[in-house]
Amino acid sequence: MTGGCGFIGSNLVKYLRRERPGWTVVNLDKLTYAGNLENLSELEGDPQHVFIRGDIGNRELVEHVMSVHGIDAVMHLAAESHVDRSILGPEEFVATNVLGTQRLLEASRARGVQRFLMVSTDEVYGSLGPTGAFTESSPLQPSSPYSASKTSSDLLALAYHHTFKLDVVVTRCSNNYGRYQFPEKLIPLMVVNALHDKPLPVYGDGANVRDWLHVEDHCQALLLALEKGRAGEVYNIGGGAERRNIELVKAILGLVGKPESLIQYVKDRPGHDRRYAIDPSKIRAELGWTPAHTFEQGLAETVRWYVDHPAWWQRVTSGAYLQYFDTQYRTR
Ligand code: NAD
Ligand code: TDX
Repeated sequence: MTGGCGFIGSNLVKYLRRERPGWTVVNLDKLTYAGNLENLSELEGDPQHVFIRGDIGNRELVEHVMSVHGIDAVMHLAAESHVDRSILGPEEFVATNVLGTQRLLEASRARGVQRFLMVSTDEVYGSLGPTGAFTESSPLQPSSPYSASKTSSDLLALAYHHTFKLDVVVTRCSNNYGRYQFPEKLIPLMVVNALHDKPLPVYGDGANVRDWLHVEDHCQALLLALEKGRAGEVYNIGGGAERRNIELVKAILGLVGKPESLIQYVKDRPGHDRRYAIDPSKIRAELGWTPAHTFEQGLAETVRWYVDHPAWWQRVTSGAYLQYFDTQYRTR
């Protein structure tokens, strides 16, 4: 797996260790600002989780990891993932998301891996009007440098299938939420700010819509796609929970018992996509995927988790988590 120390990746590593206890998960992660090895502290000493700090763009390293660890399948999650950062500095997004993915695909081809699961995003489809939902055949119209770089990696993966017969499956999911999400993303940012009585910055008019997916439901879908997806196919994954940002922010305030006066409308994100909605019929029909969480229950549990784990996000906001690798891991 790549990117196993990020939000979705760390949830997925733990999910795989529970659901497929016979597997060894080799986790290649660069530990950028978004990579937090503390997310995996409960796996310390687990011989079936092998962490390797490294860049997917480092060809020699990737080839070495593939051969030394006998990699059978790749779940590719490593990416620069935050839209606002891609607007401030797109270059890293091209380096990791495009070039890094290409190098990983090349090494996977050379190694002859049995399957390459490319974790893509619904943002490849661009923005929707007030009705309708993205299907796997919707046109690809990415808006931000982030989504353009993800579209490139998504298409590169499909091209490696088409041209080189690499066994590739692509998944495109909607906005994930859950525990261990870096507090630059909407839900954890709003919870942490609310707990500090700090303003909650809502972009534009707050009427942009996102379709929320619980990270555990996403992990379940990724394992199904890995094991049962058809090579060369794309699967949309969505939680069927469309919410306007402002509704969601108000719900969070209600859950933490803080006043709506904390909401502050701020300048809109440039090129801000108005609405995302996923049609997940294909993965439901073909792979039998059904999400287990309703959004109301999942959001309440998630907010509770942040409220109950101030040490986790305080170490993230203070930057202390960045030292974990040196103090806990390197010394072992
Ligand atoms: P994240 O930013 O929390 O984690 C990304 C991880 O990748 C980090 O651990 C980071 O250290 C690692 N990484 C970054 N550059 C690397 C490199 N060059 N080499 C090795 N590791 C590197 O991201 P996330 O939210 O967990 O998203 C995981 C994947 O899912 C991404 O590919 C993202 O595009 C996709 N996705 C996320 C969402 C979402 O809502 N979070 C939705 C759709 C798709
Ligand atoms: O402070 C904020 N205020 C605000 O109004 C932030 C951080 C966000 N927003 C809005 C922008 C979006 O409409 O909330 C919505 C969600 O924003 P993000 O959490 O930044 O997510 P988004 O831009 O939708 O992208 C996410 O989903 C698709 C992930 O970050 C991507 O990695 C994924 O591909």
